[in-house]
Amino acid sequence: MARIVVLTGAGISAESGLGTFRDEDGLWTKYDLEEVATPQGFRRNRALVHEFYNARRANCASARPNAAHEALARLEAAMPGEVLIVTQNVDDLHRRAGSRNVIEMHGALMRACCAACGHVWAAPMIMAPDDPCPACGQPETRPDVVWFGEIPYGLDEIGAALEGAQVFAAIGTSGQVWPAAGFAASARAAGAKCVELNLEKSEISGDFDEHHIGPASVTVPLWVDMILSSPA
Ligand code: BV8
Repeated sequence: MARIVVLTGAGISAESGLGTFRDEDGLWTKYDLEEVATPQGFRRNRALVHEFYNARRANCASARPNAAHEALARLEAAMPGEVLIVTQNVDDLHRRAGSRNVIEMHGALMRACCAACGHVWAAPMIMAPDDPCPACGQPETRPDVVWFGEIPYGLDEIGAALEGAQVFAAIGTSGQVWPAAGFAASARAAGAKCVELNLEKSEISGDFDEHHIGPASVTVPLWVDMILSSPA
């Protein structure tokens, strides 16, 4: 059971060059969330949705993990079995930094799935509306990401981890998307110490006992060093 549960959001990948969602020049200021991140939007205009995710997949492939991703991988390596990352992000930067115990609760850009048969495979860099599913052949392929109105992955495992966590940290998230926005309150109610590492106070700052304000590439390595230098 992980003693330290870390929730990450778009802010941890901001310094890797991947846009956030709700900052002033964020993704949701350029694209209408309803059009590109809902099943209804996908039914209305598959080409637009594939174009949106193709662009993000290309961005993600050319991005690199930053010092924050690397520090979390170092923490997991130093405390085997004690650290769980729950990410809202669909980029693969935690895995590329070396983290292994990761729940991608909103899915993954680099995975595709078939809306007809449920088959999941490594996404090609460019997806198009009439691509046939490699398993059933139907033109029902989509990015394996969780859209608004869809149920996130791993909720049971996450709920159990929040119950048993001694420390819950949230890094780079505005706390505006549910159910992730409720994780800090759940962990705190179960007795965890809650730490927020963010560029600025968020909607859920009141749920935390400790705040480290600043860019993740600075605050996360310092926080990890502090944990690794303090007695177990
Ligand atoms: C669901 C994948 C039903 C696709 C995403 C109440 C209860 C339950 C649900 C709801 C509810 N009210 C409304 C809902 C519905 C909805 C919701 O929450 N809507 C919001 C908008 C009100 N939720 C859902 O639909 C979810 N599903 O509820 O199913 C259910 C649930 C449970 C049980 C049974 C049934 C599904 C939500 C998932 C949607 N998919 N992404 C894609 O990525 O394209 S959400 C999207 O937002 C991303 O995943 C993103 O990660 C996520 C959250 O955003 P953040 O990561 O926080 O990013 P943001 O830009 O907002 O903030 C960045 C932060 O970083 C800022 O604070 C900034 O200051 C900071 N920062 C910036 N730079 C740095 C930094 N910090 C540190 N260093 C820096 N350098």
